[in-house]
Amino acid sequence: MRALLAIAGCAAACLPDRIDITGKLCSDERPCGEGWACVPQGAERVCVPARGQGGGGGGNGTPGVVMNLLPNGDFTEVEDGSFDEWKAWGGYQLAIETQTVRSAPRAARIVRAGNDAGGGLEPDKELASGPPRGQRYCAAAWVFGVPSAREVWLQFRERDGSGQTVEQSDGARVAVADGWAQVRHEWGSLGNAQLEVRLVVGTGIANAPLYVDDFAAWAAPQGACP
Ligand SMILES: [Ca+2]
Repeated sequence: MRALLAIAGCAAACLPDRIDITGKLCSDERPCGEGWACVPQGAERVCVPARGQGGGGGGNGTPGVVMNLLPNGDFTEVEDGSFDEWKAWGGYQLAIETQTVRSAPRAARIVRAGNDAGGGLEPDKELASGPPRGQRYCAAAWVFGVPSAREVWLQFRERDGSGQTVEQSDGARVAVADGWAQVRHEWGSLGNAQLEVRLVVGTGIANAPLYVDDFAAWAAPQGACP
């Protein structure tokens, strides 16, 4: 009886915390188990928590983000005075914003430099290298700006082994408005060498800054974006 009591007493107090298997290699034959999802990461598939925000950050307020594949997507971390894992492209320049933020303490601020060239914001690296054909990827970002003729949208691109863009998909356009608005897009991989995602700002009349925060992209574990 004493032994049984000891076991019963231990059951509540001695259970180990749930083991963190984030990053463990997995496959259809070797699933991660209940509460975990098996998602592409580079050329392999790894376990991530099935709900909530995983590593990488930036899933704030974006339902269904399993694991943000974009580094520093909430623009929290500053390295040597810049967001070194992000860059503005085209006719835009990237700066750190601390006032107009969706998630504290920082957001990205992009400003058109000079002429009315298009451009936008993108991570410094590809979203996925060797993504499995048929894998669906989801992306979402929040934007805020002075109302203008400008529109913003998300764009997926696939590149072949030589770096040539072979596929491109543009998401729904959202008008820049005085308030945080979300842009979303999703894409089923065609299995090319590289998959990229970026924010595109259409040409317009305003040179006013555009604020971007909580930029997330993730592999849909069930084959559909939320
Ligand atoms: Ca932020």
